[in-house]
Amino acid sequence: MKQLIVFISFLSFSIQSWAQNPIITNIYTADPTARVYNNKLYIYPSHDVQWNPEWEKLGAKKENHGHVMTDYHAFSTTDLVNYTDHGVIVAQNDVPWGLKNGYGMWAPCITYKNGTYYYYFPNTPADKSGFRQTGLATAKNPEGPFTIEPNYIKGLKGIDPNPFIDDDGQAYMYWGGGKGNSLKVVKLSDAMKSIEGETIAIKGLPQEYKEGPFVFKRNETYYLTFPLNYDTKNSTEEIAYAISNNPLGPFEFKGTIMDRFKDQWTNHHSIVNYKRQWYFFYHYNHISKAGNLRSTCVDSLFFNNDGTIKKVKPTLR
Ligand code: FUB
Repeated sequence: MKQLIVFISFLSFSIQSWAQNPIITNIYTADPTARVYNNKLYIYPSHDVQWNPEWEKLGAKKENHGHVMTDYHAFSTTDLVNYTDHGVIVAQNDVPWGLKNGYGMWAPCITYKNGTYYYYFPNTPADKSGFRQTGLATAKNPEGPFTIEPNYIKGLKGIDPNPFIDDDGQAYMYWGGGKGNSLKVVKLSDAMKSIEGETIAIKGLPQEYKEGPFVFKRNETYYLTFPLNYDTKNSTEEIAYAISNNPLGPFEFKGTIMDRFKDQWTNHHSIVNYKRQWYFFYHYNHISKAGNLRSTCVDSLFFNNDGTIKKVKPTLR
């Protein structure tokens, strides 16, 4: 009887979590990094906002890309049904090295090591040293408060940082996107605030690699997952993956996890195991129908016996 109740409550938990996409509706969120800290599931997404022409009077210059962000929020849940918004954790105009009113923060990512949460984010630098540089904010709790480091991390020019810490404690940073800006990986120093050693351009991926890498490890296999863009005209992205037995590669391409949407510009995801179930977090433009105002979604993810990933069909309700 007890087993039956556990099974029924597991079923209702799963059905509820599938039936509510998008899961965050109070603000537009995209590029969700999901992590499990202190038995809670946290989500660290981008925060999409509409460009405000009034900002131009303050010296802001609209970039030709459509993704505008003034700050980042953090969210948490224990049931994948009810989500708490912990408010702003990093604001663009508080970034010491950032272009004031630049609003060029893109997909952030977080990791935890030895009592500290390390939150990495791309932003437009005031010194015009690149399209984006990668900054760091640290905290003692997953919802903050976060302290922003005074300078960006040298050697991490580009977008979409994804830190990954291996079982031996060595941290790696994967990042990069856009034309001519391929996916790269480098070791992070023990203090997590600088890079160490050689930067490696990851080879063997389809040339349609676009952006948004996310790495996780399962049964001694490193899964490198990423968006591909096969259709530059309509600019839609699918999520694919490659595997390796070494975090630095080489990686073997394995195929698609989520097909591209017909009417959605980007996709950017993360994969996490919570309460013994794997989940795939991504974004879609349900509410806005616009490519730059996206909403976070989640669906369950399953593996085949040989370790390959079953395709995830998006639940778009
Ligand atoms: O959110 C802005 C950009 O769109 C991200 O950096 C990319 O991954 C894409 O989702």
